[in-house]
Amino acid sequence: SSYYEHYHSMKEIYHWMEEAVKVHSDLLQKIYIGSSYEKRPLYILKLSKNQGKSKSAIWIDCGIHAREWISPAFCLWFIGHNRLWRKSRSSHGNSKCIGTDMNRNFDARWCGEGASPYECHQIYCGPYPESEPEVKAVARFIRDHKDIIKAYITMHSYSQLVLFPYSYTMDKSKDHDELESLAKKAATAIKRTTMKTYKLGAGAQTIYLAPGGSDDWAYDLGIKYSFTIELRDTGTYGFLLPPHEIKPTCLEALSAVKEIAQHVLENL
Ligand code: 0X9
Ligand code: ZN
Repeated sequence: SSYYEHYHSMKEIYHWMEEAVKVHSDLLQKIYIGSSYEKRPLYILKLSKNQGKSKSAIWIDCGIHAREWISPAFCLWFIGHNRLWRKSRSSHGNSKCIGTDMNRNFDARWCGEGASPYECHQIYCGPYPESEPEVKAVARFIRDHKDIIKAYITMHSYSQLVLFPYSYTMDKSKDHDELESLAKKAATAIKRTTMKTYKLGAGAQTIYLAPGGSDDWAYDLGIKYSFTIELRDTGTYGFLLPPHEIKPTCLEALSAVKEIAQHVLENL
């Protein structure tokens, strides 16, 4: 569960404030208004689209009573800019829920088992295949260039996996053995590069059934070398991977991509 579903120490909350104003300097301002009896600084966070002139405002405070921990938890929640958003930003009729899972919106056994027809779900498949403009644009480009595109690689996180079709069925694809041996070569290259372990396998057999994904769609379009790479980590930080892991993660991913490219070249 997210940062906002936990209670935090004063020290953590000061740190969170720092980060929040750094990341959202366009929206947030931290203003010092005095200090506590024990000399700890008191800050307000001003949330405003136009930082210039102040218009009307609403004041919210949390934590006037020390033992009421849920109160400061709300203030953090209120400011929290859902860092863990997954879906697109489309609206759906009069549903209050926003977004479609774009990796369930491709035309590959669209909305079968492993996707959801409900707008509010994280794996909502959308009203119809390619309903999302982002998915439609990618699909159209790849369709228009399918004869020259020899490999399709889609980067996700997290879990450290090299996945290949299918994810929409437990059945093996007709290129299963070749894709498996290439995925093994990619994982070996990663190991050589940073010592990290990436597991591999067909999507449905390795993680779960998930139809409507871009890799399966590209594969069925005729792009044989189709992979989903789930980057770092394996759960320590999860989606909140710290910046110092960017470089090693990219280096290992690059070594995997090179391995795939090499194989493509040898099989043109
Ligand atoms: O569920 C997904 O879309 C991917 N995992 S993630 O945690 N990044 O959301 C896995 C995609 C595997 N491929 C397909 N489902 N087609
Ligand atoms: Zn993903």
